[in-house]
Amino acid sequence: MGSSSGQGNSYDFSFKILLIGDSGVGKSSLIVSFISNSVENLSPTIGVDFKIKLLTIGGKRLKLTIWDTAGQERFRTLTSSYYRGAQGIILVYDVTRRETFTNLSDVWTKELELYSNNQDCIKMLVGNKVDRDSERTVTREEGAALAKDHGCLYLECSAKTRENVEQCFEELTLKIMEVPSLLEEGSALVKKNNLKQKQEYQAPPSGGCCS
Ligand SMILES: Nc1nc2c(ncn2[C@@H]2O[C@H](COP(=O)(O)OP(=O)(O)O)[C@@H](O)[C@H]2O)c(=O)[nH]1
Ligand SMILES: [Mg+2]
Repeated sequence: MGSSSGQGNSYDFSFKILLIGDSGVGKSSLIVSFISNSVENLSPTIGVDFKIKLLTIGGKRLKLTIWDTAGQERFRTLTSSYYRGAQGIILVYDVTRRETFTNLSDVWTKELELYSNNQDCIKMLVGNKVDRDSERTVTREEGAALAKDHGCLYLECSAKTRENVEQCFEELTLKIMEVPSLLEEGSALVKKNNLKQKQEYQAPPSGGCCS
């Protein structure tokens, strides 16, 4: 784990992405679902520290380092080092458990403001477990409204069926690639690509993200 086995240098950009949200909302499952392209063995997870995924988006070879909690979120003791240097942050709630949604406003966005040192980082709100639609307690409209309030992208998904799982990570990554300051703060390898990137840069991102 954590090795890009032989392909270590063959990427254009490297991004740190992390997931936050209450225990049990499916953060670890989303990572597993995204990394392994499989939906088997979905069980309560112990933290995986981080996983690495190499992929190509928009013609760019990317290395995503996706950080997972080791279950510390139960004790609300994620530290600044978990947040440090992240270009993308996924805020996850469970559409069947309303308190996981309200805790994003009450707890997680506050912690994010406190610890994230990256003003330009891109945030994405994700409502997980849409496969359990009959048990839903948070509507899509409520999710969209919260996302708007906090300047986040928004998607509903299911780690179980993999519905929208790739889209979550891809939309987030595409948005990160639109922000020049986030590219500069990545790996040293990024430097040589900056010039090229600036020429391709067109529209500024809509609205501040971590304010
Ligand atoms: N039905 C359903 N269950 C899920 C989904 N994602 C995760 N789970 C289950 O929810 C529980 C908690 O998931 P986990 O990934 O450990 O949550 P974490 O504490 O946020 O990392 C596990 O039993 C998962 O199997 C989903 O999309 N749909
Ligand atoms: Mg977990």
